[in-house]
Amino acid sequence: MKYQFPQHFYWGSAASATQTEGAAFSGGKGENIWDHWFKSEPNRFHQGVSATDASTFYEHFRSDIQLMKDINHNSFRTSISWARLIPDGTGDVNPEAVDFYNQVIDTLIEQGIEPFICLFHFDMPMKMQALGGFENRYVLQAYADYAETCFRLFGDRVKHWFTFNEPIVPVEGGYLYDFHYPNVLDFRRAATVAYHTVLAHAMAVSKYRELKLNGKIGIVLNLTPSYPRSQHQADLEASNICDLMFNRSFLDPAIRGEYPQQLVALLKQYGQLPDIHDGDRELIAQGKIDLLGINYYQPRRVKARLSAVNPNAPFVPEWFFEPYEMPGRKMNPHRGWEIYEKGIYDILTNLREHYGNIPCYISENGMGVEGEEKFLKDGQIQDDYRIDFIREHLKWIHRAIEEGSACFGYHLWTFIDNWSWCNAYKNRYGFYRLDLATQQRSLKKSGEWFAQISEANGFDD
Ligand code: BGP
Repeated sequence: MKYQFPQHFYWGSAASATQTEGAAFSGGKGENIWDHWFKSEPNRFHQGVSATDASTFYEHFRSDIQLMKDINHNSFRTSISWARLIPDGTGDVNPEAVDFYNQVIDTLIEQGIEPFICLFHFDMPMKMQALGGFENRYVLQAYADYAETCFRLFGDRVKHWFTFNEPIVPVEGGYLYDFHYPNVLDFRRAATVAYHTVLAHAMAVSKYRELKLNGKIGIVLNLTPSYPRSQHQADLEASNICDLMFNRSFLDPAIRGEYPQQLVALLKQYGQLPDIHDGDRELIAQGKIDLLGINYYQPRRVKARLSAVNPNAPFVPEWFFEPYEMPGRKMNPHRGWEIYEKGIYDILTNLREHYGNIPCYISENGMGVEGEEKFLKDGQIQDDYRIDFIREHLKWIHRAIEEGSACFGYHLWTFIDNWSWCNAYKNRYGFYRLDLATQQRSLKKSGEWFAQISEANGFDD
């Protein structure tokens, strides 16, 4: 069968500033939470590797962009590092950073690669975190000012903007599950950060509208369908609560301009609702997006809890569900994640049926492989498993598009194997292999394959 994609479909990959730039303490960059946390707890990072050892995009962006061109990328997403552009979070703009991002954007455009730019990919400036990060409304204004600075500096050339990448992850990691700084466990504070992130997003969107730039603005969400174990009422309820907490908490405000009533009622019932100020509702309504980025790696499967909750333990989402391991599920054994390709179709169909068929694209999808060096043969990573992974997801995307989904692109996570927060270089995702010792990049088999399908705008299978 032939899988031909619509004209002008965006093919490419995604990365982020802190994960690729390196130069964490040079070029005038301020400290962010990752630099700070590494100093105090290096043991939290796989093999003690920090963002300083990210893949040197700051230095090698020109040749890296050439490598993108070589595999026929027509688009690429990265982020701007807030702490590089405005080292203190507010105030003076760092001219070296302006110069750097200008050069990155211009080089991409020269190579025919559309820059998709995200403003925040997990990397809060430390000066802002010291004030409470997104718990503090002052920091929301600082973020909105930073966003405005970016729009004014780069908005003449950047036509695809994203306010946040996976905004729920810093909430989960930093305030519930202990995998991001500041390692707090407090649901109400988590809910406050989530709520304030939505407000910050809306402030940036309305600023963008005011400037009347010729482009579009959206958000990147990690949408993970919550499949219930069975059709039993209790399992359905568990999956509904997961959907409200992990998907709709950002999806509804971003697309509908308001929160789901059920989520508000649930948080209220448990005394976890953040402080709501006059004018917030109107502000949230102004945050409606033009386009949505969807990150999808694995499904969430859940069942009703079997045991009672310890009422003295901290309130967490798991009060309402337990993870469910479906017998016979297909696994990526190299990452321990389930592979469920149809999930991507379910997300796109849900958006078409319930969210006005918002223009969207797959902003991240990919297969992490620990110990990928074992697939090195004759100097090349033979990652047939990644080709299968991408191809099977693309087939479901194709089907969703045929049924009317407004999906306009596909980006793999990631371009060159990159540093990934606490996992550092544990799981490899790139089209290009990175030799950590020499920083040399070499094309994997999947990169060769992707170059062909990008050029042909589809494939036969
Ligand atoms: C996504 C993030 C990325 C990236 C990826 C891989 O959720 O947006 O920043 O790091 O996950 O994660 P890991 O290396 O933990 O497998």
